Amino acid sequence: MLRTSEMVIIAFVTASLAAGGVFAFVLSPPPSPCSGMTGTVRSFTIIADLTGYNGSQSHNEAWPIITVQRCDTVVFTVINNDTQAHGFAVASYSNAGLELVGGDHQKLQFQATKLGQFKIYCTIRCTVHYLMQNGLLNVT
Ligand SMILES: [Cu+2]
Repeated sequence: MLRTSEMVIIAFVTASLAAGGVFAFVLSPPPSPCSGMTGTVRSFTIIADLTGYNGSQSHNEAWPIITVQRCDTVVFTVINNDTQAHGFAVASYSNAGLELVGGDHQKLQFQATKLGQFKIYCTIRCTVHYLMQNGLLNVT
């Protein structure tokens, strides 16, 4: 037979282990939904010029609209065909984005781990800035 004092210690140790387990569960970050998944590579070319991004001037609604599946690897090749600088950012995925001087081209690559709609926009005050504020990345 266990004495009362021993039973109290056993109960205390059991409770501590249970609490530790709960804390470990709460504190550990959730696993990435794409961990271990490669996903398909999706490549898109964005031309920045005086008509906006890929001619967004002639689109009343969001443009360009890019749709990928969660966990895909998204590769943007951004070509600045203008003489002035333009930016290229994707909300939440790359808020700093790219900065391209006139004539420059650069790549922006990331894995689309988050579901939702993410705005694509210019981060540099240019003469056609308003044409470069309404792009959209759909991650479905
Ligand atoms: Cu701009």
